Amino acid sequence: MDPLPSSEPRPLNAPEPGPPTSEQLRELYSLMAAVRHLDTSAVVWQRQGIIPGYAPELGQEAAQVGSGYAVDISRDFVFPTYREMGVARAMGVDMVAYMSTHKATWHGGLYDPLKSRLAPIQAVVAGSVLHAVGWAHGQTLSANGNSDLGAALTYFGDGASSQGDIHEAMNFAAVMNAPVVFFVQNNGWAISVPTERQVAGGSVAARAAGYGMPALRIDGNDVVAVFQSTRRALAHCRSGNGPVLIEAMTYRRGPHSTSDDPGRYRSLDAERADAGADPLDRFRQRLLADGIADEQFFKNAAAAARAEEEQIRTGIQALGPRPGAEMFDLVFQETTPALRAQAASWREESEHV
Ligand SMILES: Cc1ncc(C[n+]2csc(CCOP(=O)(O)OP(=O)(O)O)c2C)c(N)n1
Ligand SMILES: [Mg+2]
Repeated sequence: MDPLPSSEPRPLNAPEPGPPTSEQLRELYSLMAAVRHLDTSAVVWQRQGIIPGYAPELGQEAAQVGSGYAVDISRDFVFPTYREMGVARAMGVDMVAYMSTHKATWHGGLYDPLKSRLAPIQAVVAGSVLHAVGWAHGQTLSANGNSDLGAALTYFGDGASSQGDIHEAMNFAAVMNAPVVFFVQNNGWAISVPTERQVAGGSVAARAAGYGMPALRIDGNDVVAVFQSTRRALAHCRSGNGPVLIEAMTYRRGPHSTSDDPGRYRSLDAERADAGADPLDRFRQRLLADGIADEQFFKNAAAAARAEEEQIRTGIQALGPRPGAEMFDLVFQETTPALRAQAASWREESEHV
């Protein structure tokens, strides 16, 4: 009998990248500061009635900024969930256009996915992962045997990891050797359900071995570790080595969304104990200790973050509603009789025509 295949994870076929430059470290901090300020402000906007809802990412700034910053927007493509504001910001996406989804101006955001290399914001849990694998497989088909591919980077949560879609996506990607990085932010919670009641075996990364794919389980609150691992995983994919799974261990410090009350399923004491060190404070201490940034730098970063938030808030407030009938236009390339009928009754009820 042939020996059974190994259940050990496969190694990554890409060298450890060189350390980030001081300039890159400062930029990573500035991005995290901008994201922290915009994120906490967006909750305030919701309370003020400027936007109807928002999914905060407090505590996940390192996981998001570090991974988004590793993307090469000239050839990669990113597939977000509803909680990837920090990824979008690190990729340089227009933030008024990004935030428009939270004003319900346009489902999925008003930015151009092709230009920004960020697919529309996806509220269907695990949905973006299937799209990413399809795009990545397209890269393989159009590369015609060349091994200089664009890579897909797809985000999902610990909760999403228990959806069948994720397993189909991983299996297909591994069988087809698709250039895709599966980036799971294990933030400890899927709304009110903790990871231990959602992820059998306690580790999403461990599952990669079953699909014959390498995996990295990393400290998702260490922005440098996230940046380096994502760069390395993307390099592995771009050279035709197939998919990689990264499990970034982090913590959702805030509510699931602005309509959630975490007090109903976790105590403040448990929240404080489980959250660990704040990723932004941690990075600040490190930059200070290494002499890469000084107090003046942090003051400037905070001022820039405030100015940026003000400009984005002004832009969001100025956004008018889009014509409601538009929602039927982009469902399929060619409309269907059922959709035409729905559009007609919608117009009758809403616009009285
Ligand atoms: C297919 C589907 N099922 C259920 C939901 C409702 N829902 C929205 S977010 C969520 C939890 C997701 O948790 P996780 O994947 O850990 O991501 P996180 O919100 O923690 O970032 C659920 C069940 C949904 N949006 N889509
Ligand atoms: Mg989660």
